[in-house]
Amino acid sequence: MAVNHAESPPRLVPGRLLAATHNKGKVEELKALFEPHGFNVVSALDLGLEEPEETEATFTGNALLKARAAMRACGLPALSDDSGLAVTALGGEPGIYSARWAGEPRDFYRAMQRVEDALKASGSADRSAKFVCALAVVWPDGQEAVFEGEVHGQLVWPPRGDRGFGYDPVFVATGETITFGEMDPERKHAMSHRAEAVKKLRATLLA
Ligand code: ITT
Repeated sequence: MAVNHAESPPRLVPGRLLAATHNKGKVEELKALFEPHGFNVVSALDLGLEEPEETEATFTGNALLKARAAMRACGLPALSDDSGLAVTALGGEPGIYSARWAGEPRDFYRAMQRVEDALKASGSADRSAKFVCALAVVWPDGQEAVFEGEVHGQLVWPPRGDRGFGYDPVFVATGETITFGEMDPERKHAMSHRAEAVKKLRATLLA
């Protein structure tokens, strides 16, 4: 679903684009998804911007919060990504808390183990899950747009593969046999939640 908060959001003009994220895995994926379209992606991580606290209750809310903070800090159009893993048998958890389940410092093996433990404790045989991504763009004049994407699949245990990031080693997309952690990044970029959100963004803001 694409959620456009602007009546008709401005076009995103190829050039410098601020990626409002401190997650290296996301920065790499956003570069791979946007640079072929003429964007030079600079991240909040590269610029040493402060990381805002994610206080909203939805992916869309947190994506807007991050993009607004980065746009205010730099005065450039900012693109943010709020994403996570929603596990059916866990009522959608960890969801917006996906990064926080990795603790401090972030350890995604710990996060994947925590999901696996919670699944076992739930007693459910349902291992279905989805990755969700909300991409927000905020312009210096205050216009905003948000696009959402999802990819559905199953969780496996133990984790497999060392590509990608976060929960990729335990997620097998529907119709696939290998995890996102084992998959060639280009293939992941053709089917991921982030790719779906980028596709919607491109259709609206780059068309
Ligand atoms: P920013 O807020 O700075 O962007 P973050 O890592 O804190 O970085 P989120 O709050 O959106 O980002 O948390 C999303 C977490 O969900 C992320 O840390 C990953 O662990 C997980 N996640 C999101 N997309 C993923 C993907 O494509 N593959 C694996 N895990 C993913």
